[in-house]
Amino acid sequence: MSTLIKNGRIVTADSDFTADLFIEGETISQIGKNLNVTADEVIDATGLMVFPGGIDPHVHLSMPFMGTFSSDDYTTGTRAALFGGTTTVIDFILQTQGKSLRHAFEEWSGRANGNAVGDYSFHMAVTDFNETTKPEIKEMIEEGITSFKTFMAYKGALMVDDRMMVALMEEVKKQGGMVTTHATNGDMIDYLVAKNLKAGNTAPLYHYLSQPEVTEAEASNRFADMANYTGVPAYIVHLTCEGALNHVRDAGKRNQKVMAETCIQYLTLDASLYEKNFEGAKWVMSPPLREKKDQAALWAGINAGLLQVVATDHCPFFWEQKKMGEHDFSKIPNGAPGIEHRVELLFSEGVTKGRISLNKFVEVMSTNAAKIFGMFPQKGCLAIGSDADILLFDPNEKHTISAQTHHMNCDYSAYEGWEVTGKTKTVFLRGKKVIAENELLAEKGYGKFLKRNQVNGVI
Ligand code: DUC
Ligand code: ZN
Ligand code: ZN
Ligand code: ZN
Repeated sequence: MSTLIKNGRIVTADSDFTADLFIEGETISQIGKNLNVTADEVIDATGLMVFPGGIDPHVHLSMPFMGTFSSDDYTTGTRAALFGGTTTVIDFILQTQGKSLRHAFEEWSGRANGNAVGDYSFHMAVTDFNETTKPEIKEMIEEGITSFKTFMAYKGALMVDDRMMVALMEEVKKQGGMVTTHATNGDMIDYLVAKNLKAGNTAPLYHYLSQPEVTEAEASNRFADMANYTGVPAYIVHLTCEGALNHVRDAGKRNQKVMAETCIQYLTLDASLYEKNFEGAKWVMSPPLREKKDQAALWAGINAGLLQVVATDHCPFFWEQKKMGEHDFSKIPNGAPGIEHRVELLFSEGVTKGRISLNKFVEVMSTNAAKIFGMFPQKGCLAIGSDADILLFDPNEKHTISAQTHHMNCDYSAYEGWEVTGKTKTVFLRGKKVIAENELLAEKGYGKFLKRNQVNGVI
């Protein structure tokens, strides 16, 4: 099968020009003006932008969490991602304490294999690093899982203490991988949660007030220091606030590159949503939404190159699940839906509103994640020989986000009624047209597991 995309405005992280693009089989075979080729299908992309497929390196599909499961599985989650222009996702495997990494890898693979529609990879969340699991770091890297996630919060099931963190960092450094973290001070948060509950403060607002900026800034700094000591490539997931960003910037002053991601909700939504009584549960996630001054700092951090990636931390729950915490904010499952609208919201709020350039948009929604996580140049770019993961995007078409029309398996939207400018029209994944005019053209099982390259990690 071959496809010729004619006359599109081809935008990558470092170029912007009008040309034709020719796809043969699963890859891009030619890019140039007025290509003289015979194709099975010819698409006129005049007036459209042509981007590399979106990469969301932070999602949670079918994740067992807080007594329930996140509500999108590999089929519904990757399908919704494709509708919004995200062709590749990286999900988090959670090791069960006392069990092996291999066990968790097999469990997650069992859920994903044959079910995904879009391409996917895994990060390994290490929750119990010891002499038994130590040799598994190398084994996981050989399986193509080259990034190791840690939680500095969620004491009990997920949190690693500093002793375990440093030991893990040393081994990951030795084996050539990367350590990533959910950087918040778990002990301090636990103290504030208990204090609020004791005072009878049970509403979602107190979820926010139990995770003040300092809890994230302190942990980000500690993580950066430990990474600097061990020399391991380090990446902070879902960075939300100015205080944490300042520590990332400070690390640079000693010539340490701490890479960091923010998520689309932290750029666009703020903590005033927690004042809506229990409705605020829709946005209960960790870390919580922050202030307008943090949003401004995050946009500036993207432009300064301190934040390399915009992800989602997609972790949806139905309203019925959120109600588990109706009388106790600490029992509200943490997370919100977002996988479908990251690309369009980032374009609309970022490019259309003049906060970031078009090239920066492509960098943070696709290219940098591919580079950092060992998928480049197979993914994340429009180049000869790369996978033909391509979005045809109308920069001017407006539409309104609503749970009535989204494809995520969740009965509410975090952005209900938001009007966005810019729309994903046609999506190719490995040369196959998977979305055209709001219609899905791929079957479950089309999505492939990506074995990632050993990460050097620093971009
Ligand atoms: N934060 C969330 O909001 N959900 C999933 C896990 C996390 O750290
Ligand atoms: Zn849309
Ligand atoms: Zn997290
Ligand atoms: Zn997460």
